[in-house]
Amino acid sequence: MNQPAPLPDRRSWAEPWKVKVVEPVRLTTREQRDAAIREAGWNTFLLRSDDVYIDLLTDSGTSAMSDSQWAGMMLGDEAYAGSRNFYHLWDAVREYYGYQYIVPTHQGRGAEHILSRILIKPGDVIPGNMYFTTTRLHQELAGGTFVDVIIPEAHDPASEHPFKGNVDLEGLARVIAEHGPERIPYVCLHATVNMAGGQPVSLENARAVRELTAKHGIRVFMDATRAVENAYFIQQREPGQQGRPVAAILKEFCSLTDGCTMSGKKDPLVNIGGWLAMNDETLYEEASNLVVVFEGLHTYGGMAGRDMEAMARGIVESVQDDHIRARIGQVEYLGHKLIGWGIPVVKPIGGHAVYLDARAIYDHLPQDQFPAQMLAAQLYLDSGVRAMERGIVSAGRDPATGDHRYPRLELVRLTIPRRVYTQAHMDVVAESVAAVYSQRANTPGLRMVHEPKYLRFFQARFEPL
Ligand code: PLI
Repeated sequence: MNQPAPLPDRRSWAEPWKVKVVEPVRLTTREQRDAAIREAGWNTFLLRSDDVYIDLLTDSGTSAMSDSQWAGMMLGDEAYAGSRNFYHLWDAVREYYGYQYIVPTHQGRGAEHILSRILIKPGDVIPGNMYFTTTRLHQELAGGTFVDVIIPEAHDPASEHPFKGNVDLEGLARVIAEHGPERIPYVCLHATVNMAGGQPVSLENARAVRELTAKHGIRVFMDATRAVENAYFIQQREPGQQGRPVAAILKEFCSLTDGCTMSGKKDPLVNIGGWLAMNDETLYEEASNLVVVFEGLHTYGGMAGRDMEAMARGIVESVQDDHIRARIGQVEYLGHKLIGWGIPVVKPIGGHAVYLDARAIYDHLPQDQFPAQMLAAQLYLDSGVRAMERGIVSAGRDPATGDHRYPRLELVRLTIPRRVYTQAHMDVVAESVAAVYSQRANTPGLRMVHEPKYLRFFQARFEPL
């Protein structure tokens, strides 16, 4: 007779919400997916979402809103000027991020555009802890040059450094000495670092960056898109921070910076929106003037009143410890499952996504045959799971030489939307990754047959070799 299983020696946790509304998703056949990926030029960005089963393309704008946020949508004040929802948003940013002034924008890149235009002059240099695609492009379009000052561990998928997003302080000091502080309008501090695998920056490192830049009168602007996730990692990993509320850590982190750009489509749990924040009143005046040219009046910046209300409420929800623990806990659940099966992923598991190491998985493919692009396509073919390339295609070309940039990291990002998928979905994803991994030998590479000028990863087309 079978013996009963031993009683559990640990307790499970579950998400601090239950499902009220469901959205059907479509299961497709292998033949349908085969046709869809060809039609999409082997680029998962060009698939129709109707052809996708589990959509892990991005965590951007894909969150499920709460009943309180949806209720807030009905309280939209759609006045052209001075909408009450704008003031709710401003209050939420002041309370939880601590910045004095905010300029709303339609999404994060709108804020990057405004910031780059007001601070960067041609010939300037902007040090940052790894590039992000839209951030670097706006810096370049304003005449600046991005310089990577992230610690070397960030470029090694296997390094288990707990704060792989940290700035290399000696590297930053060298950049300041080489170019002079007058050529450096600000340091761009991403928290967490998307392109490194969703890796955090420690409070200690942010303090040291503050100290070093203050000596030279250089500003620090944070990319706060996933700063709540960063604060959670500080709470979990940084000595002395355990037991502090994530909200308190977030506010302290922000206090070490002069302002931030924000894509509201990530941490703040909304489908659209963003903002630029700062403490300097003169800078605010310039930004709130420029925003009317490109985004909309300084009290809506491209957002509807209802969207600002949903974001104000989303900010409050996003900093609750039980929310953020469950959010990152789900990402870690998927990541640890893959690690357990020996599948190469970026370690430690990041805040918003699990990153497959395509260079290690397709070690027979040179980088200019786009291994990560192919791996994302194979995953889609196997199961209808949609992921995203984060490697040579995303890195684009060097504007000076016109050559491909060859990043050390050649990754596929399995990005988990907030409050959308269940543990069973994560199991389906993990099993599909395992299936694709087991068939890795002899997978061909790709060649690019259409290459757009800007942010090519969004619209490039490929063919198998
Ligand atoms: O997509 P936007 O314009 O709201 O935000 C741009 C943006 C800025 N910074 C960072 C770190 C991002 O991750 C970011 C957008 N990320 C996307 C779309 C993503 O899929 O990761």
